[in-house]
Amino acid sequence: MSNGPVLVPVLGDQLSHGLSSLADRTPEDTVVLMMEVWDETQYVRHHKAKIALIFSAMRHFARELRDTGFTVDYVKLDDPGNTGSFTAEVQRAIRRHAPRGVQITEPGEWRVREMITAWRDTLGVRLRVLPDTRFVCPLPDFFQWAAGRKQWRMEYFYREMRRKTGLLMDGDKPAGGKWNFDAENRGGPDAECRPPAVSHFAPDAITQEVIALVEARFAGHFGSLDHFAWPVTAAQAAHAFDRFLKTRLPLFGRYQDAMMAGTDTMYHAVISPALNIGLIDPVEMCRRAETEWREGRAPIEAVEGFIRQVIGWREYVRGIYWLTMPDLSKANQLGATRPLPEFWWTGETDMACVADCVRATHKNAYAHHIQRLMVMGNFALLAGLSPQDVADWFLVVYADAFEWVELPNVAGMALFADGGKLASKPYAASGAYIDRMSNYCGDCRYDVKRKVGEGACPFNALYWDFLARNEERLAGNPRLANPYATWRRMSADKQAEYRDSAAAFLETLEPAKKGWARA
Ligand code: DLZ
Ligand code: SF4
Repeated sequence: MSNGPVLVPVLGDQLSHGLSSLADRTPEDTVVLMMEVWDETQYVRHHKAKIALIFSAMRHFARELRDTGFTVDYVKLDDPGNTGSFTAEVQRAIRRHAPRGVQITEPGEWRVREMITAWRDTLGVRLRVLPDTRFVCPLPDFFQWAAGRKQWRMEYFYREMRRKTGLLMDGDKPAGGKWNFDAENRGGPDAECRPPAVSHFAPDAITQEVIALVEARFAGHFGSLDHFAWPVTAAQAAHAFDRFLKTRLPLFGRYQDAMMAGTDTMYHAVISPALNIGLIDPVEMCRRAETEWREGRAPIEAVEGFIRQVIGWREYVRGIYWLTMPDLSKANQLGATRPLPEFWWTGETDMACVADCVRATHKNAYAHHIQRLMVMGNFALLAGLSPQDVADWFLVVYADAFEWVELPNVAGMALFADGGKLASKPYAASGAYIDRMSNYCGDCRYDVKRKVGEGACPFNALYWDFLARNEERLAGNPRLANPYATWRRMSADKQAEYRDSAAAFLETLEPAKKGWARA
């Protein structure tokens, strides 16, 4: 056996100094391998800013590791000999360093895990795959929690995470007397809704070099690099998060489901891109948010709502992903097959809400949660878009999207493609709901009050068409009893008007050209 160093490949979403694969390593005895590889940029053709974020953060992380004494073998995208795949790059690195073993933290995606599993037989050196300890809930614990439950409800899982972390707990009781303050978190965009700006980080020399590379090599990908301002280091992520705590957290809860045209980040933390590549620690963030409440600077409903997203929802979807893959990637319980419309990529639609979400997404590689769910996801559900097409789109366009977090949200939460394992009912809403939670409708060519015919908000007819189309599958759902009762009370003529109106609209959708999401 070689007495060479241990080779530690660190992937583009593993940029944490406390990473499990680095925790027991000493610099003298370790070579860290970081690889910019073509295959990872093409399995879907990511937004330009997402590639730039990952490459820039990887390069900054490599520099920090070197500063702490580690040897980092960093393969740049355009280095001569770069084979373009993780597997072949690890094999090349083994030839360069003759390591006595390879040690890696488990990856975030099924696809990459399959790749790494195959390394056991092909690398010719000992392989150690370590759990990713950057999550509160180890996967075996999640599987145990889910076993034997008919439905996996986030709420109960979340309470266990609260107990486990002690976040917002007074002894064994939830702080503030309740587990959930969401009833106070449903404010629409009123006169007091004037969100302060998020932190912007001007690209330094490393980021500028990466932006030039991405412009040159990924010119045909969706998205703009003109406004690139993401945090690319742990220090910048900490700075951005501090600013959120000070300026936006107090009203985060109240406006978390509100949307305003041209106001791309509202009161959101906008920390998910940094969080999901490892630049900031989720529990540490939650502790800081809790302190804001304990010291009287932010109300409980804002802080509880924030913590629920991080140690509740985020941990829960990760567990669901690993529990239900690979089936989840093919799930289509509602039999939705319509291809994605071209305007999902171009933003060229008269629907003001959709156009604004696509515009913001193109500009920032970001849209906030309710734009994703209530506008894009809801449209996809109502129009019966193919879950696989929609999942590809979400994975391409958002800087924070890795499959473990994106797929359960799209297939489970937004599209009900898993048949209701994750959500208790489909998240279907007509134009009235979008109107209540946004200021989009005032400037829209469509009339949100009109139900059918030319000029009527498409969401209205699509909503009833969705329920009618899926009556057999969904009518038994107790949470849909009211809408189905309303539908059945309508005259046959009225029902036909809705269905014809929806059909006429769906007829106008031009399918997306091939090649936006996958080559
Ligand atoms: C998303 C992505 C991209 C675009 N490029 C790279 C890369 O060149 N090198 C790398 O190590 N990671 C990249 N990533 C992130 C990986 O795809 C990520 O590790 C997997 O999605 C597993 O979560
Ligand atoms: Fe969207 Fe309908 Fe409102 Fe237009 S009228 S912004 S399509 S919800």
